[in-house]
Amino acid sequence: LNQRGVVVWMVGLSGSGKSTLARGLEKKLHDEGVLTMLLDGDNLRTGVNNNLGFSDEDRTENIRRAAEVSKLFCECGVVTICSLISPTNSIRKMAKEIIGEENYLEIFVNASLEECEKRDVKGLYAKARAGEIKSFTGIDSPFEVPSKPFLEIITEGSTIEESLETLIERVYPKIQS
Ligand code: GGZ
Repeated sequence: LNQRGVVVWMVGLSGSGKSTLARGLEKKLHDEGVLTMLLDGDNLRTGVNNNLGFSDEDRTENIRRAAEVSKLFCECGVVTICSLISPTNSIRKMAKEIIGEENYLEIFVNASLEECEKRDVKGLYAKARAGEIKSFTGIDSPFEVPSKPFLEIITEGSTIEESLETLIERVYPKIQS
């Protein structure tokens, strides 16, 4: 395997663009012959984390398991891309400690709450505002801005392709074995 394992940990609000960028990054890496694993709410919360909801405690457990799984993939050289809100500093600190600082690349996918709410791709913000979903991140559950991410990508006002260029440029050197 001609690559080094790292964990690309994408942080951001629902609708900020994490999953789109994660899938785009995965595609670009595949094109270069890099082996990857994409972990996100869709494949974690329906499987290994299917007993977890969105309380602070459950989010912490969600992230803990995701970080432990990422660590295993990372150890066998897979470039692991995690796309999870990871809302608090303490949650991200835990992920970093589990994975190991040298392998943890935190990417803050930044779009304002206003913008995410405007996009509202899945209609979840509207439901949260209507009180139909409780403890929704950014509405009635906290999102703390990452203080020192490896990279911040502002997805408002730039194209997906531009954001992807920036992402790949920073990540690629880190996976050179
Ligand atoms: C936040 C929620 C909630 C609540 C359901 N709060 O945009 P999505 O739909 O596809 O991504 C969101 C996903 C967030 O799960 P994570 O595992 O990434 O969260 S965390 O890191 O905080 O554990 C959203 C959906 O689940 N969703 N209810 N209350 N997002």
